[in-house]
Amino acid sequence: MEASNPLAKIPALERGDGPALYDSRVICEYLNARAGAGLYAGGWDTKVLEATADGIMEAAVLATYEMRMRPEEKQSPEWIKAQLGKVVSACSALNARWMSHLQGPLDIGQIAVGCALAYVDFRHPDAGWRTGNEALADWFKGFESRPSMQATRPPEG
Ligand SMILES: N[C@@H](CCC(=O)N[C@@H](CS)C(=O)NCC(=O)O)C(=O)O
Repeated sequence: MEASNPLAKIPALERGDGPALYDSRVICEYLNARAGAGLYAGGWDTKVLEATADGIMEAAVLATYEMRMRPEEKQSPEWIKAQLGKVVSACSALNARWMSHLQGPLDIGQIAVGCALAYVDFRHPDAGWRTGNEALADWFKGFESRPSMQATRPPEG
C-alpha cells in the first residue's frame, strides 16, 4: 500500500500512464476526465458540496476508528461525540442550503453525499442525522435505491 500511497490510506489508483493517484477527490476527478462524464459541471458549488460530504465521511471514519481500533479504556466518548456532531451539523447544512443542488442533475457532489450518508448509516446507525433533516432523508432514500448504490453496498460486519 505504501508503494502506491505514502500515507498508507485507501483508495489509491494505480495507472499505466503515471504514478499512482490517491485521495478519493483526486481519483474521482481523474476518472471523470477520462470518461468525459461531466460530473463537475456545477463548478465551485459542486466542489464545495463534495468537500462537505468528504468532511462527513472523514468525521465518521475517525469516530469508527476510535470505537473499533482503540482499546475501550482509551476511547474518548467526548471525542466520538464531537466527530458525530460534525456529521449531524453538516447534514443540517445540507438540508438547509443544498437541497435544490442535490435534486438537480447528477454530479460528483451528489455522489459524494450519497456515499457519505451510506457510510454513516453503515457504521453509525444511531447518529440521528435524519432528525430535523427530512428533505435530505427523503433525497437519500431515492439516491440509495439507485442500482449503483445497491450494487456497491458493503457486506454486513
Ligand atoms: N481524504 C482521503 C481519506 C482516505 C482515508 O482516510 N482512508 C482510510 C480508510 S476509509 C484509510 O485508509 N485509513 C488508514 C489509515 O488512516 O491508516 C480520501 O478521501 O481518499
